[in-house]
Amino acid sequence: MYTQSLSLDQEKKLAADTAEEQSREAAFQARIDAGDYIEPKDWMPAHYRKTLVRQISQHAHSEIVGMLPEGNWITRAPSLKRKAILLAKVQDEGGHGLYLYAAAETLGTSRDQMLDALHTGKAKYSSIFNYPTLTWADVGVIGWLVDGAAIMNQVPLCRCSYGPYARAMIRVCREESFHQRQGYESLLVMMQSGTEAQKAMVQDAVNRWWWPSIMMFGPHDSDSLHSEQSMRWGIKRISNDELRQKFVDATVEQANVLGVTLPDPDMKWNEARGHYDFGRIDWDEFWRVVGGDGPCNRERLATRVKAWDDGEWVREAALAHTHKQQQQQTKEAA
Ligand code: BYC
Repeated sequence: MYTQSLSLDQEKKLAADTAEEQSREAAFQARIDAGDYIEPKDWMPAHYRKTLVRQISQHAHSEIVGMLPEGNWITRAPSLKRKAILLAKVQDEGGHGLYLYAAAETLGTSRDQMLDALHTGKAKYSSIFNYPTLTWADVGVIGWLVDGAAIMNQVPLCRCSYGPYARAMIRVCREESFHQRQGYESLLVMMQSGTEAQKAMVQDAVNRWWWPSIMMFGPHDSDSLHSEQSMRWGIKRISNDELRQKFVDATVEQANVLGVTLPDPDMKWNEARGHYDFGRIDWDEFWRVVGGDGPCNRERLATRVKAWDDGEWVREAALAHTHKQQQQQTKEAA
């Protein structure tokens, strides 16, 4: 095997570079431990940057793909009031995607690169959006369970160590809270004054969305690839399992008020733990969906790619307009 030995000078330089890198990393970690926010122009380890781009862009893609399952019901909402609420909610999700792409761009990755990763299937987005919305009750259940799970996961992200992500999450969480409430309220109306068929429709939607909702929090802590490092860096503040447990504990009480049953025969209060125990999650299903083979993965991706292709003339026109404006300004300045 060919090996090349370093000269003494090269060895000294390497040792000095390594020592400098280590002391920068130690200073960086000390800032995080002291609760400082890291800002775009601050020095950061390459892996911290990469982890944030991965997580924030996945989050942004989830918001954008997440517009599709509910968007499917805008034209069929049962009343003008429900239609207006749903339109506002779906538009909010689009806005969340934009704040998050903007936050990720501050890390030096362009929006085109991120969207290309989504459209070519390289980037992930939340598993939950690969399930179909079969009835109107699904819209309420998404608000209640999916946005409810999202809030549980996202409130701690308002304290994420990366400033632009943390600040984006504050507004996202306020809006998610309205989303959760509108979903729960629409289910309450159906359960309290609906027909037997409407009540059965709500129960059926709960049966289909419950397990995918608790999968949203990701693999168990023992199987999570990134949690340990992300917790050390203050990107994640609470672990996947702890958040899932908090969500289950809060949701059981809400299901009782609503009058629906959560489809888990093993769900029961554990006095010793002070939490609800729940059944085994089907991780094979989770990884199948994450890997691209869920009920709607292909349809979701094809819809996003088509929207991107169909929007090409809009991007071209907007860029041409900006270019013309710049030319005009240069002319006026000369
Ligand atoms: N789906 O080491 P782990 C919304 C992946 S939008 C797909 O624990 P991490 C809403 C994970 O990416 C909801 N993939 O990872 C919008 C990793 O793979 P890679 C989106 C998942 O990052 C519209 C691998 O599994 N919310 O709320 O430490 C309407 C190992 O996992 C999932 C966010 O994105 C999943 N469920 O933790 C309504 C919040 N879970 O990347 C609602 C921000 C795990 O190595 N993100 N994976 O290829 C997070 O908090 C974290 O990224 C996660 C995962 C908790 C999701």
